[in-house]
Amino acid sequence: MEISELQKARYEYKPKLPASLSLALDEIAVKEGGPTEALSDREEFKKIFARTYGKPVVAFSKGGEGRKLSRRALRVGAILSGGQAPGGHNVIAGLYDGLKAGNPDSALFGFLDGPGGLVDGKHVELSAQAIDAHRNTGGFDIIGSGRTKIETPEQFAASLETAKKLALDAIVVIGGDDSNTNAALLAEYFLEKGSDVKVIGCPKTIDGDLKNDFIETSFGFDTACKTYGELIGNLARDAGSAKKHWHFVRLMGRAASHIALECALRTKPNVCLISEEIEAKALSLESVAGSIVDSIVKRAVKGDDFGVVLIPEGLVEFVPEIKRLIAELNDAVSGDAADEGLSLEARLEGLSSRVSAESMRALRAMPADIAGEFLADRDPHGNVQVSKIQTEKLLVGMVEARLRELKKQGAYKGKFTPQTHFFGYEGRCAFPSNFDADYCYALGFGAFALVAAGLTGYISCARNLTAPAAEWEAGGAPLTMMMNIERRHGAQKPVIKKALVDLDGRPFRAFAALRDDLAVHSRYVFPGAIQYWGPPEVSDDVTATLRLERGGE
Ligand code: FBP
Repeated sequence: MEISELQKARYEYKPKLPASLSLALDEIAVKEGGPTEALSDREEFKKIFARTYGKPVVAFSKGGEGRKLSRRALRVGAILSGGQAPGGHNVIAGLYDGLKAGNPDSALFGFLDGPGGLVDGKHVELSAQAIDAHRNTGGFDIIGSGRTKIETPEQFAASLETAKKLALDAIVVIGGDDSNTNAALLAEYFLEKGSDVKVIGCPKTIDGDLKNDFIETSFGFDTACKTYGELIGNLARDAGSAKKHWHFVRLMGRAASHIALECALRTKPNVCLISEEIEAKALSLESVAGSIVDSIVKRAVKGDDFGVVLIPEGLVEFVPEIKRLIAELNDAVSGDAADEGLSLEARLEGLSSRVSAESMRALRAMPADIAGEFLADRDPHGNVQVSKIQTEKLLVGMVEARLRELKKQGAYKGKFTPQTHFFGYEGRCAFPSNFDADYCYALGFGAFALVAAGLTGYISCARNLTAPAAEWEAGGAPLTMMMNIERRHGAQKPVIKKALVDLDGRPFRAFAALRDDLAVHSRYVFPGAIQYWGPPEVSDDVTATLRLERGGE
């Protein structure tokens, strides 16, 4: 297979490790902190996680008191779970290198296509060649990924069966909040069944919403945002050069607006909507569109009929009237075959007795193709697929309507030519930035160290991430301390708490302080492509979100 020059060169990159993991393995001590607690419902957690609850946070350090890493040959299975995120291959490479450094007879297996591979026993043994062919590259193609949730008693039993058949010592789950919740449940289940198979998690997601005191950022967020930042910067430069387009860019991120916010901090667009703020202020879709119209009108007065608007993909879920519409549609409409072939008008007619008058008004106010998206295919749980709704087009339609009115009133004399974009897949498999390459390798190596220390129900962590990699603090935190009880699909479930954008946090405040000015003036910043070599301030920089959250400017 032909490979690019960059790929060849990246194979040679040696990820930087925290000093505590660069030691000879016999020198590493695993220091334990005090007992930990869940975020809420602690008594309930003590029952659900009777064997894994309350364990201490651990840190790797040089010598002294603490657990030592076992040097016996270990058999470990790895799972890549959920959406791709740059750096996944390096987690696996770090895990592999740790295992082989511990004992050359250790073996790493990869479960194929996500957690389903564990349930169905589909796996490969990962060879040195396979690992070397994926070092520092993007994608999850080494073993594939998937979104199967291990939920039913049969799936748990089948997972244990697979682990027994392969005589595994541990399973490493590389995933987001739901997958790591699954890891915690598996760790508990294995102990309950008398099995000694350990389960360790690693924090993955471009969305950046798996974050807390112990996880400063999830891997992949850095590279994905840098990739989108490059593209948005290019659009902004095109906008300012051609002076004729307004670019409306929807960005992945599910419910959280971290990606949109980070891209705004990197590129300084004219408008960036933040779903969490819209929810907190209970803003209607009309007022959200109105804030974009304000910017367009003000810029038109200066003769600037161009601009850039960033929109988080989860936005519609946070606008009160659309939130209600979605909830009512989830209850009222099956989206099933009976509706197939009917015109939109006929479907709307059929709906009018089943949803509220407000929801009908909201649907009818939308452009026909967008209204159709709300009524289209459902996800496997029968819910509206919010991430598939083209919010950027919905907003463009509303903005156009408002501008027409303003034109009639003589309050707008500009020319509005919109272009819509959706960025998500473009960034999920990019070559990991140096930050993600290093971070992921450290997480993988750390996962090995947690397994070799005999721990289970932990997530591999590295903190102090704005410092050079050598100063990162590697260790592990019990998954239960990141969990609370939430209502999911009608039942109370223990889950890892998602981190949404904190409106009192420094990243949001930094953006909010600029936005009135950005709405009028062109202050675009052009971050350019990710650099893998060069001055460290260019090639090893971190996201603005991480820098600001860690107290930097
Ligand atoms: P996870 O990391 O939570 O799996 O999600 C990443 C993500 O890219 C989201 O931003 C996006 O909404 C979703 O995956 C898209 O999923 P799919 O790949 O199934 O289209």
